Amino acid sequence: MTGMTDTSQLIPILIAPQAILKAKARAVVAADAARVRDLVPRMFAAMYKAPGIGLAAPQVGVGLRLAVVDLMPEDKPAPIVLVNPEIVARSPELATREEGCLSIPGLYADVTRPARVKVRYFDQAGVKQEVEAEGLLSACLQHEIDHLDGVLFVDHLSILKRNMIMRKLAKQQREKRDADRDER
Ligand code: GNR
Ligand code: NI
Repeated sequence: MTGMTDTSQLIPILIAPQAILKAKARAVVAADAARVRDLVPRMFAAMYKAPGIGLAAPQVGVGLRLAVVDLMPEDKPAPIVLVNPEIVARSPELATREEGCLSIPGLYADVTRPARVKVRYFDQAGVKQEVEAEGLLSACLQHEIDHLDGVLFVDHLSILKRNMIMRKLAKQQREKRDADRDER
């Protein structure tokens, strides 16, 4: 059956530090349609499995301006596909909340961002959409759009905190690599 996506093979989520997570993703164009159609169900599968409330294409090694989000209100799926999302308005008021990132496993920190944002994007059918978000959705949308610009939530922290976290991650990765090697 052509055109169907088998999501039983989970796509791995890349862990920082990793070059593609620091790169600016490029806009999705019409020629990307097939790739996007194949990728979106895989991104949702990886995100739900993790579990997480959002996932950006660079986190699965794809440098496209594409993200998926699902806050699962009342535990019911409410999937959102964001193609070429952009923040078109930000509130002057800020809000601080604890964030995590599937590419920075096990680490959580308070991040301060505009409390409300208006985001323009295209849905998977190519229809232009606009959403005004506050609370967790606002933080999540800003977090995902940051990923498309190569920005991680730790980039919003003090240099001291960020360096501490990135050193810890590099050490974890080193230890994991050594353990994987010793297994073979
Ligand atoms: O699962 C996630 N939780 C989260 C919590 C607060 C603000 C943003 C997020 S997104 C994150 C998943 C992720 O890494 N998306 O890129
Ligand atoms: Ni993230």
